[in-house]
Amino acid sequence: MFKKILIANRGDIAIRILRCCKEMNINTVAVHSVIDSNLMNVLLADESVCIGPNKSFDSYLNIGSILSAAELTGADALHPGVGFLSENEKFARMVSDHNMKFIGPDPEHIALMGDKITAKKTMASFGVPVVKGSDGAVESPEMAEEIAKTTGYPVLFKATSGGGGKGMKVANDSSEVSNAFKMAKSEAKANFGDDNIYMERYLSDPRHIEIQIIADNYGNVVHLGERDCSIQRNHQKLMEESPSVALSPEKREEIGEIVTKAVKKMGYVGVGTLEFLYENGEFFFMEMNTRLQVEHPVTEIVTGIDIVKEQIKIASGEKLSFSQEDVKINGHAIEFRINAENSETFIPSPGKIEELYFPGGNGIRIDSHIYREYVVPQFYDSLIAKIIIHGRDRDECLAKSKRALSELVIDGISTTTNLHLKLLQNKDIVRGEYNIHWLMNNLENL
Ligand code: MV4
Repeated sequence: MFKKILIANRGDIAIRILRCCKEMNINTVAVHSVIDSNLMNVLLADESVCIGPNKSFDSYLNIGSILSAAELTGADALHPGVGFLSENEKFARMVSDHNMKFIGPDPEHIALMGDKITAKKTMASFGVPVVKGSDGAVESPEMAEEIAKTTGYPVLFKATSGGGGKGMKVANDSSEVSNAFKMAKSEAKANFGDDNIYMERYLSDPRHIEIQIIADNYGNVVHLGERDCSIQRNHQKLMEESPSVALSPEKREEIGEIVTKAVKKMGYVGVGTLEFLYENGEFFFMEMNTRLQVEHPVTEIVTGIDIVKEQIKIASGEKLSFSQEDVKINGHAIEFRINAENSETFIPSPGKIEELYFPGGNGIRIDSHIYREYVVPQFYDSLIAKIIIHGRDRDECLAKSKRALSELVIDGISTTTNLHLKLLQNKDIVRGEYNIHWLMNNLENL
């Protein structure tokens, strides 16, 4: 097992990883920007190194500085956390070149899934269902109309180098193709410096359902069920739950088997998530995240498996200690993301936390780095806490959620707590009747 892990991240996820290291008797190194010297994960770590100025580009994305900190402290492994450098192929390679274990998949697999078209082709070749579309880039509106004859309308144009939904354009029939094609191409150029676009049949009201997988170096691949992450605003997830109300145990088993087979064929090692759109009982692969995810706690809660602990064990060469038959879904979990943002405008709300009270009691998990008088800086992601609730079933989980969120006090800054309290009053949310467009369509009248 590793002796010392450098955690190349900040905030709640850095604490999540640090707590795991402490339980495993592994020493920890925190790295931080200038303004983050009072961050809770820095205060809790065995050692810490300042890696640069406040802008992420100069610190948390500063590869040279992070590698120097690792060498200086003698870390034998590095955990990239989520975001920042966690899906950077070059960084993963450099970490290995510096004789440290990168706690994540091989750089080749990061690269393979980083390219959207390649990822889709690879998964399709391994038997994962994908949405019908172009076989690579679309060159002209005429070509697009030809392809639409096989996919049917509506169709969606996406940037090859894209992500986060930027520059996506829908054409509802052939008369809209030429315009949508041109708009998508120019937006792709403007946003990503690459005007290549591809095309897919447009799914009008799917859910976003993702499957968590975990794979060791010995060909063992296990899935940990799904998370329903359909409640999003501008591609920012706000609430995630497991299991999804939309899946039967049979459907879960079916997609789980497809996914584990594909991941095994791919030779992927580590934790990962396959994102799907789910509509009318059908799954369509979108992309694979080759890292730990923000919302991993809901899966930990319902499976009882510590995903980070398993991830570290796998990276150090240990075998998975459980098999698919051992994985049982127990009750229901929901994660509420508490962001330092205005709950109506979503404008960031950095500043000093004047008063803080976290809820507690049976079934309440809080992953957070904030404390009273901590100043939320303006430079980074606005996530300041994740409140994860466990109930024996969804109804109990919702009741506990209402109770817990109404106890939560964060004064001095604005947070998304009020939005969550409103969601919990909504009959569609209570019934689980929502899709990827629900939040955007209902924000006005919540
Ligand atoms: C789609 C789609 C409908 N049909 N693809 C948006 C981000 C990118 N990762 C994939 N996205 C979508 N792709 C087809 N063929 C609808 C979306 C989409 C979406 C997906 C997941 C969660 C929220 C979303 C919000 C708007 C659009």
